Amino acid sequence: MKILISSLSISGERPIAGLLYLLGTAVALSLSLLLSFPVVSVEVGATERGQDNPSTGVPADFLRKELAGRENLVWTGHTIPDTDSFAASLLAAFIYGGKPGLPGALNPESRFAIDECDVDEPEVIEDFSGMTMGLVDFNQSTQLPPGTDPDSIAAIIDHHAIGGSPINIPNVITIEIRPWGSTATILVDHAQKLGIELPVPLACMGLAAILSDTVNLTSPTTTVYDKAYAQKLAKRAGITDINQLAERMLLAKSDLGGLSARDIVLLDYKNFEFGGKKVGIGVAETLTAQQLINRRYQLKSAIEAQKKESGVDHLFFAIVDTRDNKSYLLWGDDEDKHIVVSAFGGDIKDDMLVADGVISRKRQIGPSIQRAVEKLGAD
Ligand SMILES: [Mn+2]
Repeated sequence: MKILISSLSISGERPIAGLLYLLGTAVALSLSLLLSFPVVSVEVGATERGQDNPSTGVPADFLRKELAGRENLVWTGHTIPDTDSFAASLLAAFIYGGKPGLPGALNPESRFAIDECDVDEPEVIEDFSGMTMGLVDFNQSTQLPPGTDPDSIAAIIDHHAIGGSPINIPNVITIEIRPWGSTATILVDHAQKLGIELPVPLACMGLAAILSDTVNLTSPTTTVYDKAYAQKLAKRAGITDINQLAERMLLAKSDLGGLSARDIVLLDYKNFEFGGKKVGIGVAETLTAQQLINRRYQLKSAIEAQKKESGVDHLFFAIVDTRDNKSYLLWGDDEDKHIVVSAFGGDIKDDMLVADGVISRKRQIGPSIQRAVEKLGAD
């Protein structure tokens, strides 16, 4: 049986425990919890660091109260959805009320996940005008869905660095960023703190999101929380073999044979602003990198065309080989090639630069390119 997530809601009064943590607090807590808990412990909740702990500095039900009664609340991720941004919008809407709002078509991996988890595919919202916005899984203005009114942004829950172009928000709102492996992990932690049990389809989507963003808990972004909550969600969703689910998701993600080079470049694509320059970075995580390597000249043409069309200053694309733990960097023109070499070093072979051990856009590819672009600007 399928469930319609948008019709789910939680009943009015539930016990609520602490939720808002600023970055520094989260780091400190992560460290203290790392020291005191085994990897599989998920009991990171109320009694250990709940509302009575003054170090959190936050009223227990802060965000819940702040969002209560907000009209027309819609939760959305970055413009090109991925499994984490979509799952996070489902989770946030379930926990805090409002509806999930999908800003673009789901990618093949996310589609596989919703089939697997028995969640209906929602309609894409083309224009978010007039909606109160809860943002999940991003904080950059370059990734804002169309029609978003900055005055109407009510909250941001995210796990990305505040980069070169954070959203310009006129009001003081709740922003929670934790350096965890997925936004879904943060929201699952909220649910746990609030004493909210997730329905099985949502637990399944939460697990899929964690596995997607952390590349089956192997990416350098993975934390003890991601591992612990993945176990807990798997149990709740009745999934006995996490590795098998992750492998099948990666296969779904790798199945790009039917897509045009342009679609592949834009499948998991984000715009950034580094050193005053507009920079686009697309990635394709795949178990079958050779398929995409064989199409590298098509991809290069698509990168050049997209760069012109979108007007960005630099555009890069990475074939992320999740089987062999490396990335193949592609670029459009010579200036971008120069940046890639400056960012990752190493030799260019067959018009690609191979970066060993590099698989995370958030932790590795993005920051390296940012430094290189800023260095170029400073020269
Ligand atoms: Mn994410």
